[in-house]
Amino acid sequence: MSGSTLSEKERFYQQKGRLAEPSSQELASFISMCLTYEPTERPSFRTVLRDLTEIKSLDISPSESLPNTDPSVFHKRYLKKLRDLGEGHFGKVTLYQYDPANDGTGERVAVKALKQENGSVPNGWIKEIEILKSLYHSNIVKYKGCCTEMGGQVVQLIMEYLPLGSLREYLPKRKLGVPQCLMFAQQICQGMEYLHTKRYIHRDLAARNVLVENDSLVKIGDFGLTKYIPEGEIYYRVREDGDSPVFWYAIECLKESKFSFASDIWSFGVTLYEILTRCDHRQSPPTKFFEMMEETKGQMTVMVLIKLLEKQLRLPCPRECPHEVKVLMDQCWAADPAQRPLFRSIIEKLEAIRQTYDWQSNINFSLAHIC
Ligand code: ACK
Repeated sequence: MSGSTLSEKERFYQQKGRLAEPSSQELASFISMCLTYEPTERPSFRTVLRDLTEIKSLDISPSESLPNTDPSVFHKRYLKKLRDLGEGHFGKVTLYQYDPANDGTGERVAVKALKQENGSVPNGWIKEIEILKSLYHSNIVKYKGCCTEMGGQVVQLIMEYLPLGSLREYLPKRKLGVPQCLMFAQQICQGMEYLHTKRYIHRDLAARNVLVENDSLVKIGDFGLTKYIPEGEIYYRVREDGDSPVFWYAIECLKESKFSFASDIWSFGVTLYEILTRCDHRQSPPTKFFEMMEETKGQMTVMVLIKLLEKQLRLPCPRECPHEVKVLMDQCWAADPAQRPLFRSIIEKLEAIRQTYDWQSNINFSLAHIC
């Protein structure tokens, strides 16, 4: 399994896969006895010692049989559609049940299928799969495998399914307190810090691309625009523009199409703003920027947005947002990319703010009870 990624290995064990077995029956059953998935069924060292002594006296040749099937290959015939989840870059996301046993016990998976326009597979799609495959972090959605078409083309990307959908769906429905908002923001930073250590820039960090596993865990869930920054370089220049999420973009992305680790920090600032407004669409970044643009109708949105940002205009402070968090957002939106903080220092700042917040609410709670 040395060639497998961590997520493939995890999947192998989740499916109770069995490692390659030696051809000797005695040795194979001895090993499988030790490798049983049920801890209580494993032998004691006394039994191991006895069996090993017996096996040692046998003449065993070191040949191996092949391991069983590749856990990252999903067969189309076992995928049962449950419902559509939505659209992502390159593809549609659908909830399926993967049920090889055909008894309704199969796991639920999110499947991203390529929108094939002219039968060809775009380069970015294969890259998205390769990138997700190489990532393994608790705040990044897990790659499970691929499903290929008859011709061998990879058309479906299989990911773990996160039942609560994106932050944009989740936040408006819940009454989330500030500490929990900050905890989610911190987890996004942790996933992003990991991505940056692998020299990838995300280029589309936004609440719509953060998925919710449960009330205390979020994961970055879409890597359709992610790019690799080679060692020694600091930015990536975009050639194809498409429908770019301009209101999440740093000023240098809008002016020069320059994307860097620091432009991801800007987008994180916008994501933090979205989290603190609980993704209320009346306060969304496009709504707020359009309000600021009111008098300049008729001009190109991007040009007006650049002018606004050059005048140092930024998104407003969300209601009930701690002052230190607004300061942090403004630091993420520094015009000079070199002045923006790194994810490591944002994590530390968020942790400190969260702790003082918890401490203050404990004091308020105690005071309320004393009174
Ligand atoms: O906001 P949503 O419900 O969460 O709608 C979008 C849509 O698909 C397009 O990205 C949802 N989605 C994407 N990946 C997953 C996943 N792994 N688990 C659950 N929902 C997902 C996303």
